[in-house]
Amino acid sequence: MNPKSYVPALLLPDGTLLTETAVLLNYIADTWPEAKLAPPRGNLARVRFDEGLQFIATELHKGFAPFTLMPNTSEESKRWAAQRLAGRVGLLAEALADRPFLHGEAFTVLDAYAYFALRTYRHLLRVDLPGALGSYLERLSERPAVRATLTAEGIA
Ligand SMILES: N[C@@H](CCC(=O)N[C@@H](CS)C(=O)NCC(=O)O)C(=O)O
Repeated sequence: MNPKSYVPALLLPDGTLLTETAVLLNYIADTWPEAKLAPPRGNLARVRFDEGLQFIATELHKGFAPFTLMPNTSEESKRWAAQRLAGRVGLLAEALADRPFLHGEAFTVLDAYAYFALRTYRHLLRVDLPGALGSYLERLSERPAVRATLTAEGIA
């Protein structure tokens, strides 16, 4: 479906195909503003929010490649990649601090992307999450929509 040959992709009813996770998440948030899944556009809060989405996309999500797509990665390269990822995850823990969600008091698509990234990180590297990220991930796991999605995808 995606001419770029990777996931995710979102096919709209009119045939438009959207790709790139951060773009899809922004599209969803902007199409259903009543769900309040992102701050309104046109101010610095939204710019900071986009900064968070791009951080997860480029500093975490793409950083998983040595543990997934690259079968011949040396142990030294894996150690280097793991160290960098740990630093990035540490920055996310600092950003969350003691707040319930990454953008503050309410769930947003930034948390949806962080859920995927942190769950994948913990699974691939078999490490504990620093700071409050562990309990944050557990709380996100309990959300009915997250549970329904995991069930639908057949993920335990
Ligand atoms: N730039 C894309 C990257 C998405 C991505 O890395 N997807 C992974 C799965 S989580 C994938 O399909 N990888 C296969 C590949 O890159 O060949 C995005 O931000 O959505």
